[in-house]
Amino acid sequence: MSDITNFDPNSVGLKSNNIFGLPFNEEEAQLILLPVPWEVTVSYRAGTARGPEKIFHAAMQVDLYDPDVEDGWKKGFYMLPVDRNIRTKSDYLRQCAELILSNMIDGGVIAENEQLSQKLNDINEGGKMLLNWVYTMTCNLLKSGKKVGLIGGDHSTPLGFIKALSDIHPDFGILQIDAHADLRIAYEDFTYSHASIMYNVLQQIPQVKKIVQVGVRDYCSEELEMIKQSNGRITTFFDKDIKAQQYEGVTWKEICAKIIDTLPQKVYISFDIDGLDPKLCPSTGTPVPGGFETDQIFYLFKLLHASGKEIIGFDLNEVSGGEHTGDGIDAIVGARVLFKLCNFMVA
Ligand SMILES: [Mn+2]
Repeated sequence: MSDITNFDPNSVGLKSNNIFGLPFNEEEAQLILLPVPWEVTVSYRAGTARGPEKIFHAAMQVDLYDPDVEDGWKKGFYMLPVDRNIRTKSDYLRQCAELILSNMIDGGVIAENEQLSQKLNDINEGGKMLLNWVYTMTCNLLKSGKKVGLIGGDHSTPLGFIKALSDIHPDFGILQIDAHADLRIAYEDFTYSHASIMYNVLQQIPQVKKIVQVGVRDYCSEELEMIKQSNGRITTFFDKDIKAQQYEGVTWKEICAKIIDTLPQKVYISFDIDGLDPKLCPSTGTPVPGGFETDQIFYLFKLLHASGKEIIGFDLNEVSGGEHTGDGIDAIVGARVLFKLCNFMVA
């Protein structure tokens, strides 16, 4: 472990230090954060490929004292540098995706257009490349005994990480905080779409025995059918049902207990920032009215931790600085959510 005797946690975050102003290097840190600057299939508003850098910057302002997990940071958190090749590839393929989408919206048929068919093929190949890259990176980190968190990018980014975890955990569940169900089959013809992440998990990762979705409020009938036909593999706590129960006097504590009860012993957290109230993530790709305060989700995490269930990994995705908002509220909220996730992961 790093010598932190000269590090003052009450002072300003030093620019020369890593995330949250912490003085650890990769070797010393117990928890490594992998940034994945990828947003090829974002369907509405771009920007989340820059999320990791925006979060990193905003994280300098996060105070290290967390009453829930007092000395969590002493275990060491370290964010790897952003891979510029991945980001460049994302930027290029995203332009291809935009051409395809605008053609689709105009009523075009991609299969009849040779050039666009080729671009669609490139996008799906790119998705495969990213999946393998994330898988390899996270496998190596896990093998070296690190705990791992992933920072997106869009919600397609954690698939390779969840695969890597499935190599060592034969039975685990996913707690998905999200406004969307993300159960679409190759949404807009993109196999590795952000809107298809949980469908791809169900198809490709049998070790995921359970997906528990919380806050879903924007979904299609096909996804609803998939939830119903899942034989209990997916349980969705819809935003409207949570709110209705609260209006009728059921407490958030009781609802949290039910959510936690539905999860197996080992839990992976997939946190799409759009699960929160959009006032907290106004620049995210697909904001939807409704959702949660950060406190509510932190309380859920606290009860999850207290239940004795083990958090085996997490991702935080769809945080966007917004092209014109700089370190706007999105990154500030994202940094605080990330700090909580890190702390509960090492608690
Ligand atoms: Mn999502």
